[in-house]
Amino acid sequence: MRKCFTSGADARSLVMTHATDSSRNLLRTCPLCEAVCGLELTLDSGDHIKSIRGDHADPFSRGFICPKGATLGHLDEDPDRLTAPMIRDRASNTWRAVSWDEAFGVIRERLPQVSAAYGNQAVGLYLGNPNAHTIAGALYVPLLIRALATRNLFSASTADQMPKQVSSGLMFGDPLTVAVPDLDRTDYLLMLGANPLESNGSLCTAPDFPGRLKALKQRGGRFVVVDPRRTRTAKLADEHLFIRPGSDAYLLFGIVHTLFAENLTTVRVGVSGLDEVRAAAVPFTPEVVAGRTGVPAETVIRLARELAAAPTAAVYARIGTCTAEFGTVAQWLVDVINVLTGNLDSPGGAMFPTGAALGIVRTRPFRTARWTSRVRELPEAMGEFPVATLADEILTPGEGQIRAMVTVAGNPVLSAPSGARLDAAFADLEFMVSVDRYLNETTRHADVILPPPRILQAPHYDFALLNFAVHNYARYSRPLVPLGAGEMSEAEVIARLALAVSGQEPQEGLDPLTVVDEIVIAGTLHKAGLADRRAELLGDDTTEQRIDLMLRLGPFGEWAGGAQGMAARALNEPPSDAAGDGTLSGGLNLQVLLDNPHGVDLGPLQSRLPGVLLTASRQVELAPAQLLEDVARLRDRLAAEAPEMVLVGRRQLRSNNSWLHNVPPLVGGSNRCTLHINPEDALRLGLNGLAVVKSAAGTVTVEVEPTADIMPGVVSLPHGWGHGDSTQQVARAHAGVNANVLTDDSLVDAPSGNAVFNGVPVTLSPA
Ligand SMILES: Nc1nc2c(c(=O)[nH]1)N[C@H]1C(S)=C(S)[C@@H](COP(=O)(O)OP(=O)(O)OC[C@H]3O[C@@H](n4cnc5c(=O)[nH]c(N)nc54)[C@H](O)[C@@H]3O)O[C@H]1N2
Ligand SMILES: Nc1nc2c(c(=O)[nH]1)N[C@H]1C(S)=C(S)[C@@H](COP(=O)(O)OP(=O)(O)OC[C@H]3O[C@@H](n4cnc5c(=O)[nH]c(N)nc54)[C@H](O)[C@@H]3O)O[C@H]1N2
Ligand code: SF4
Ligand SMILES: [Mo]
Repeated sequence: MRKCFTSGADARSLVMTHATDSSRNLLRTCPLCEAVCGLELTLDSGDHIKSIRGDHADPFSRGFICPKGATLGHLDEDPDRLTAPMIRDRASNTWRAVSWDEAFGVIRERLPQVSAAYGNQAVGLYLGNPNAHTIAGALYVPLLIRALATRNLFSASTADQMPKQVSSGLMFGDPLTVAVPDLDRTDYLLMLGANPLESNGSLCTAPDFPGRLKALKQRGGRFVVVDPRRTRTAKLADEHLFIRPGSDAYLLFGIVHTLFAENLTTVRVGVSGLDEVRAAAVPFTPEVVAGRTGVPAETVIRLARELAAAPTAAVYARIGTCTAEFGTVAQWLVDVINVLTGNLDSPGGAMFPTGAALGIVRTRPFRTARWTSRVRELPEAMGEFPVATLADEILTPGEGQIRAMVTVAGNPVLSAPSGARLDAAFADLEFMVSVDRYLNETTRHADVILPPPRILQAPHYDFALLNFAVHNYARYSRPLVPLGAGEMSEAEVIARLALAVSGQEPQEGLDPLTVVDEIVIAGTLHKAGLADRRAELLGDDTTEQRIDLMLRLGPFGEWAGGAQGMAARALNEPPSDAAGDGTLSGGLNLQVLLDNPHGVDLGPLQSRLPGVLLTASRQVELAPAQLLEDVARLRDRLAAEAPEMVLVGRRQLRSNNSWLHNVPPLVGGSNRCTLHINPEDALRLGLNGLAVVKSAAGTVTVEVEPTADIMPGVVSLPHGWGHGDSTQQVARAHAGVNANVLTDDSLVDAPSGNAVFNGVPVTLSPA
């Protein structure tokens, strides 16, 4: 275990090492993906990035870096990045750069007109993926949500992981209580629908995921991958199984069936609903599921036996299984198996990480469908509607129709299903505001674009991702480059936007950011019974003081448990490093992170049941009624005929959804938008060169790339391409096609409303 506390040297001297006259070395966390790698950057005297290396002193990432992190400098100073607010003249469809005052003035005038004319529901909000990677997204976007007071809230979550959150919410009571594989200690890993050698991992924050998988094998563990493609991850594994897209729920049920049938269950945590799960699994015999999945019955049985016999084991399933028609059922079955094999909440199994910052404090068990969407009556989940119904809500007339949109860090024209339909829907709006770095396929429809500053000008703390880390850890990075005259932090942009959408001007002489921070700080201190401790908060500004407060009140914090918890502890002894082994058992605050700019190791994952449960029964609920209902649908679907060819996605190492294609070193080579197809299928269908791909939703023409690494009957197209209408010059030169022209927004996973990207029926013909 690493020592967590250093001698308390001045933070700035640690952050800025080997300073020379002309250049300096600085540290920060990479904000691009969920792996949260520590970076060491060399900046020249003009604040330009000269080079980037992995930070070897980071106790979590230990020097790991990928090609995206290494080229962060290109992205940070992309010549096509917006550096001033932009306003579009609708008549001529031309853009001009304006002052912040003018931009907010237009929003203040026009957006409240829409809500005054049609009501609050007429304004929709879409939040994109980078919000999960920024302090602005974590701390200030909630303010915008409140200011808009609309139920028409959408995000990339329903094109991503909502099934995991709904299944976790129903089983554990809190949708953010998500179990991750204890990667560094497990003896057996069954991985479905994830390709961390390209994605670097998701809902499982693990820098150097590839190295951690190799370590698993080196310590004698076994690692099995289930994927319709033989991915780089599959090639590293001990075993790879092809599976028919969209059928993971069947495979997992076959395993559950076998565990019961062969008396292999060892339940070690308090559960309810065991008999219901046993009954639900009866029809899904290994033979029945084999017909659906293409995984032989004897393999299903062997997987169940191996999972049961391994000293420790974890099942982990990601995007390939979430963005499917039975995504929530599949995610639920993952944790059912983790429970049945005695591995939930147990070292080496699937465990609940402990994020260092105070999270949202929920008091009531999770529910969905507290309200439903206007047009298709789809249930809300976590206060959001499915992005798969956003176009319906914009295009369908009637009371509550969306007439104006705000988007923050999202590009749904390329990332949401039926992208072409959404493109047309945005063109139909009366007013739109986007907070984004680029004028791209989505933001081109905006009337006003508000750009964040350079990446290096933002502070960084991973409020979201550290709750899914495979090792407890915390790291804070201060802005490395100060804001210049006329530049605005994204936090301030959002705080001002929240005022503008309500038609308000900032109060004379008051900074809107400070005003909201003071309100949040006062409210949080009051709730914790610590209202008199305001003066103790550390930090250069109120944003840092909020971070300090959340660290102090978090599970490792010096104020953990608020006034009550502190009083109880005071009876014993102060919490810091009590065991004397360097593990931080308390005392965390901002100063500790400033003193340790490479990050602090907060120890391996700990067992957290039943404490983290928020279910009514205070047990793990193995058989939520809503999911059993969907099992009936799953059973009925057994009789359906399988389409001849289906489409799945794929991620590419040097890419990140839709917005990294403007970085010259990242495009080209293996990072191109091509259709992977099995050579047998290509031959049978007479495909080489360009192919026309048709689905119920649309048609694209794309270059085929035959490869034996994809199973027959399946084709794969990466998403995020199709850069027609963007000012990103490099991306436009490598345009590709939009895979989401083919995906169909009329299909969703019923319990979560999540979009279905995998298993889309398609027909192919030569172009
Ligand atoms: N077919 C198919 N579609 C998919 C997927 C799939 O596997 N297959 N995956 C889905 C998944 S998992 C996700 S998460 C979604 C992503 O969906 P989105 O979040 O809608 O798409 P991104 O491409 O991540 O768009 C990010 C946008 O944020 C901007 N941006 C980048 N950094 C910042 C910042 O710091 N501040 C602000 N304000 N803006 C910033 C970028 O310019 C870009 O416009 O796509 C989904 N779509
Ligand atoms: N380089 C890179 N890294 C990224 C991103 C990126 O765009 N590029 N995006 C980031 C985001 S937003 C996310 S959410 C994560 C996602 O991270 P991952 O979940 O690891 O996503 P993918 O790499 O798309 O892997 C999904 C795999 O599922 C397989 N698959 C498709 N359909 C099925 C199916 O029905 N069943 C099974 N078992 N497998 C199936 C696909 O072939 C693919 O290999 O990655 C993040 N990291
Ligand atoms: S793996 Fe992710 S966090 Fe690490 S350097 Fe690459 S993009 Fe950044
Ligand atoms: Mo995602």
